[in-house]
Amino acid sequence: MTEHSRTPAWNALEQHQRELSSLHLRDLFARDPGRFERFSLHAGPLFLDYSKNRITDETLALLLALAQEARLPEWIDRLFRGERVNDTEHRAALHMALRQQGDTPVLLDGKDVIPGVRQVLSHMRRFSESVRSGEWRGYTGQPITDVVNIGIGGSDLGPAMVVSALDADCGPLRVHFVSNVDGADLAGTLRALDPAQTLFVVASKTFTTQETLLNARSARDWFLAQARDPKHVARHFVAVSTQRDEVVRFGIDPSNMFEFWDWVGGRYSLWSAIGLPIALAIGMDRFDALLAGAGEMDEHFRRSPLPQNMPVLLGLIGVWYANFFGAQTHAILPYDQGMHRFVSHIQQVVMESSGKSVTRDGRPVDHATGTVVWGGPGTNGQHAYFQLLHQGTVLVPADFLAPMESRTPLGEHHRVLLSNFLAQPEALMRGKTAAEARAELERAGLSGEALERLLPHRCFPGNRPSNSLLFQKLDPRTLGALIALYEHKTFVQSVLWDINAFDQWGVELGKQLARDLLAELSGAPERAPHDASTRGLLDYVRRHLQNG
Ligand code: G6Q
Repeated sequence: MTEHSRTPAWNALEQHQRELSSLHLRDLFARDPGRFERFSLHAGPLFLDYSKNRITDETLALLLALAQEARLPEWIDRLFRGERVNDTEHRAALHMALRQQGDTPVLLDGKDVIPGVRQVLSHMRRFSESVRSGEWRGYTGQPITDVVNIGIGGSDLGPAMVVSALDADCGPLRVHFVSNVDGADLAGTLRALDPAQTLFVVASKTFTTQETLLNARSARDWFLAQARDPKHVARHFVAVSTQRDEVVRFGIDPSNMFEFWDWVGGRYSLWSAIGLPIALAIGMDRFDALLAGAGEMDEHFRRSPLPQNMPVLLGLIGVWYANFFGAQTHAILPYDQGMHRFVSHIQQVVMESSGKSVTRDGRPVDHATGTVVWGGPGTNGQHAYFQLLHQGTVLVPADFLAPMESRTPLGEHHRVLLSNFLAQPEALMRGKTAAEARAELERAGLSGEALERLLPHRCFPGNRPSNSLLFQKLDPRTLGALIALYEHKTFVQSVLWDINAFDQWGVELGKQLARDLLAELSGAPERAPHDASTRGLLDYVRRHLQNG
């Protein structure tokens, strides 16, 4: 399905949007007392209220018809069966196999991938337990106190997010993440560390990523400046990769390598050995619980009928706003400080997966794809960008997330946090009418011209949609389910948009040009002629470059 605007469901949705656009959410709630019960559901540890969306039963029926037209059930099946759904790279996208509970074979080219997955998990368990227990010793015989993960993009964002979310109870190791090729990242991290008690995890699927390899080489220089003998590298550097030869070429002992496979996309790889820093930080049992939570969401996604399927509903509602209301962004607002990195990870999952403008068969899309995902923890955002959500001119659908139980209870903090979590979606939905604003101003003693002048500024249009996702506690199982929920939502949308969610060719062009420009910065002639701006900037940098 490529020419969406010509399909019956798409046309019906356009027509329906015109009818519905004049309706206010207040009215939808007023006329339908069963709305909350009907438009909410549980999946594993998650509870979703999607009643504050600009939808009716008819909207959902039409969106579900769109999903059927796009053959969503068939695509879900193809994904789970290990078909090469990533057809531009000729790869399956089988990250679900990494978190599958039970031994049901998952076949790729007739071979079960599960035994290999379990073998790597056992290796991760043995290794992480020996480092955490202090059995694994550094070159001076001292135990490891600090782990530095060196990776970028998918080899950084997911593990870094999970560690920051779940490491509140402080395990025996401090786990750090270095990703940026800006030397400040590595140097700043190493400043307080002792090479004799530091373990580096060099995480790179391809083991050719410029930033990661440079950071890893600099880390090795830092280590050897003290340790001297290169044979000590084996006790302090391990690798996570799909490319054994590259790992060996870099100088890491292959017995210190944790393998994964090309059917695991970078942004879907935290469930693989790329999750090693997670296991080191929180222990392998809790890493297993993270996998189990995601596995539970996989089962829900694979088996639930579309109308009771949480990733499907969220995906459809997202398409409703992106394609029929023209919403270009989507805010994710977790009311949990531990989730302060959650948005960055999901942003990559969504924006790398959905940032495409040709269909699976290479034709230009005739509809919007993808949304800009942004956000951050509440309540902080309320004192910053929420103003635009409430009274700005653009529509920003939002997901509000909150745990019912704080992991760090402190007086009445959690109650206050949750009161804000409840208040914001209500305020966005209800708004404040002119009559309400007028009454409020009158109560404050205003009247006449002063009141009239203020009135327009004090009105809120409301009718701003949101989802609320509630869970008992941010534990590994719940976090696993939440991440998998957004992964599958992204897949659903890719099917509706007829795009490949699993490639990322857009990342390549910048990488290629940077390689050329690096040589040119060192005096090599221009490989391909630059535009006047880039040439001017290159000359400027050459003249002013310091310490490079
Ligand atoms: C993710 C992307 C990208 C990738 C990084 C790191 O899906 O492909 O973010 O993860 O470019 O790649 P390596 O793991 O190969 O170093």
